[in-house]
Amino acid sequence: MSSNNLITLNRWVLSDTHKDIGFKLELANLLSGIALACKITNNGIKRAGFEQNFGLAGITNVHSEDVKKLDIVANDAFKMALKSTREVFCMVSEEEDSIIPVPESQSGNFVVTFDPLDGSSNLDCNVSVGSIFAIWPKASTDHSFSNADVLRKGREMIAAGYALYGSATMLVLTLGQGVYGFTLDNSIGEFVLTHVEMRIKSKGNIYSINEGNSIYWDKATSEYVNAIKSGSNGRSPYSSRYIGSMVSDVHRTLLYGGIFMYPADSKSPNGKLRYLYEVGPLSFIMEQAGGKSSNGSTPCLDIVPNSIHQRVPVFMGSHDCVTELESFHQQHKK
Ligand code: AHM
Ligand code: MG
Repeated sequence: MSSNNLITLNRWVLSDTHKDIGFKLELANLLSGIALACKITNNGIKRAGFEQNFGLAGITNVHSEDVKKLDIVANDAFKMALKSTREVFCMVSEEEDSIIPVPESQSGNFVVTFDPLDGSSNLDCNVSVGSIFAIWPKASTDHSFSNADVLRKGREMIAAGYALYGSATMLVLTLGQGVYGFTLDNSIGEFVLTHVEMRIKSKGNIYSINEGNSIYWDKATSEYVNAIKSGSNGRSPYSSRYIGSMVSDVHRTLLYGGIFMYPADSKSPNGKLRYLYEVGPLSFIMEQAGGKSSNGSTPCLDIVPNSIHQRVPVFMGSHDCVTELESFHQQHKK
């Protein structure tokens, strides 16, 4: 990239690219807090081998999953960086049982939901992982919050994004006006705009699903996967790619096209992935890039979760791929 085109994340948020966005200054401040948390997390991952920070922390979280040491590093980084912006009203983290309060003296006008370190089962073998976040306007009119402040449909989000800690570290973001990607330039410690108005192909030929669960799938998922593998849908057989880190699998889907799936099955009746900080924000990104995200029949952004850690089935990616998948669900409803 030429040096006369150096746009940092902060400059981009404050720029005229998005004219109708309210509270731009507050959002810029909040996003710089999120970027800081992502840089701390990135640093923690890259240094984990030197600092004996791979492996388990010896506790389990609200989902009964084993917590990794780096899950704690990332969760603490997000909480600290977000609180210190003074823009946050309350937060939800994958790693915490309940809504995280912010002291009244530090409180602001946004609700932030986040998965501080997604795909952490891939950490110890150096496979790409990520962080996911969503920003919502505060709904409550006073300082006391309740579940109603966070149990909201995805369409109420004003911004969402993810950081991908891959061969390069990226932050991919939407403020509801397209999708933009920033790459971390380690030499200056800044996220710099590298991907302008990211769009997903309307069709793709890569499918991404944990096929080890196939004996538990319902008929719609089984028949759809058979169709795209065999070419019985009239297209060349698709390739299979599955990393097991949602951020990495969705990022590849965004760039190359295709479909990412984590369906409901007889073992996990609501799928595995959680709405407020996994499915919701990545669905917002996907729709803003021209793609589609569905639970098989309903756009994921129209779902209202019942609990802060609610799981939902998800199929997201190229518009035509997701529409075709939905037709299999439709047939099995009849
Ligand atoms: P995590 O947030 O505890 O890491 O779990 C979520 C991850 C996603 O990144 C990924 O899509 C999925 O779990 C993989 O699950 P599975 O191992 O069942 O295929
Ligand atoms: Mg996760």
